Amino acid sequence: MLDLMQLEAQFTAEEILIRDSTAQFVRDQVMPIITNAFEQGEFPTQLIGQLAQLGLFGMTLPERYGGSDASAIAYGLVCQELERGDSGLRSFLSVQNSLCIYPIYALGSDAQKQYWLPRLARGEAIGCFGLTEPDAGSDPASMRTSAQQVDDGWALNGTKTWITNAPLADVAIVWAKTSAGIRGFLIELDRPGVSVTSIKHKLSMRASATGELSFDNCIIPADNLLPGSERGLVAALKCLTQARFGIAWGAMGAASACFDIARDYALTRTQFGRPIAATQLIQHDLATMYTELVKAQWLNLQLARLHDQQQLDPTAISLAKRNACEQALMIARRARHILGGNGISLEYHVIRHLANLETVYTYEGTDNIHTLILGKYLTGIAAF
Ligand code: TGC
Ligand code: FAD
Repeated sequence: MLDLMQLEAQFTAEEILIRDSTAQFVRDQVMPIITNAFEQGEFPTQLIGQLAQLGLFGMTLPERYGGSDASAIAYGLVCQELERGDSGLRSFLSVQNSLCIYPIYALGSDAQKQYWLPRLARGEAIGCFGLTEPDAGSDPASMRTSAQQVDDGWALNGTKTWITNAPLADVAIVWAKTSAGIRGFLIELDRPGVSVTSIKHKLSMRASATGELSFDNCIIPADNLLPGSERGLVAALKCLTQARFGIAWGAMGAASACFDIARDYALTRTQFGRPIAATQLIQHDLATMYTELVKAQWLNLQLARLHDQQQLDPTAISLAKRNACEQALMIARRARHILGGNGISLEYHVIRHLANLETVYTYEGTDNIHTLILGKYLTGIAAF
């Protein structure tokens, strides 16, 4: 393993163990099936039980809810290793952990926590998170989904789209407008008035299940409101902060896979009587890719340290998510180019990572949105 800046020495033995067992799972269980899953456009559901057995769901939760109180560094390393396999796999984990388990843990009632957290941590229930709507993406404050108080609870109406895991999920965290502002709700997806459809024809994140959730006068009990969501969109943004942290680490997993594949290829592919790695232009590409990989990994480490110390400003996550996605795309594109014609074949994996990273660049706040969050931090002016 290349480690010029001795990053390895920064991790504890436990973090290395969690990382390496995740890496082994990806090598043994994910790599043999992922190309086919991507080609078929299906999430490999047979992996869910194994992810749960590895203890990766709710791993940062306290033990009383079925978690293992793992550090943010350990969680970041897991995201990195899963995305070395496929961004869709890391997305599955991000949504289950950061966008379903976390909102229930941080915003839920005791009863909601007791009921849902152990089930979600064991992978017996799958969660999703509905914020985006057909006409409200970067600007979720303009959402139209409504929750109206009725005698027996709440009546929900509206549509959420581009929802990761929705076609597989048992429960959704849904954000809706009430007469007192935006609130988060727990919605069991087998309730009358809920319909779930799969989004087809994606050319990115093909091994991830993405869907649309529609609510047509769906009645939910009063107890399904997340009591801690009284700050409205700020509560939703707190959940996004958790997910964006995992994405910053994950994107570097996809990037490191592309770098390793490109380096191996350059060392073995011979043209003009010598390996292409012996040419100055290919070495320039590899040097640039490696430099950005190492810089982003160190940034992620500092992000996780601040997270563990509860000192993390969400703007720092925007900086890291924006940087990771931009650099991962750059690395994946250069890797694809180094592989020549083979670079567009799924057999070499790079094109799959490159296609997935187009989504990673867009979801959880587009590159423009994170640029403007940083712009606001630097100038004090909101330019959204
Ligand atoms: P703004 O006026 O800047 O702030 C209002 C209040 O919110 C606080 N805040 C945050 N708190 C915690 N975490 C964050 N990330 C926060 N961002 C803002 C802020 O401190 C302030 O608090 P206070 O106390 O001063 O009032 O924010 P805004 O409400 O105007 O929001 C603007 C904007 C554009 C930043 C926000 O709307 C945004 O982030 N838009 C992007 C939407 C987005 O990211 N959607 C993602 C949907 S989920 C998804 O994509 C899942 S993909 C998962 C997968 O498959 O892996
Ligand atoms: P828009 O907001 O319409 O943006 C279109 C373009 O305009 C972008 O380039 C954007 O940067 C730019 N733009 C918008 N506003 C500004 C501005 N003020 N200044 C400059 N440029 C601007 N959402 C969920 O809620 N849950 C999920 O689980 C989820 N999973 C997803 C999975 C996939 C595969 C994908 C593709 C998306 C997912 N999303 C999910 C939705 C995702 O968060 C949104 O796509 C994203 O927030 C952008 O919203 P939008 O697509 O509506 O684009």
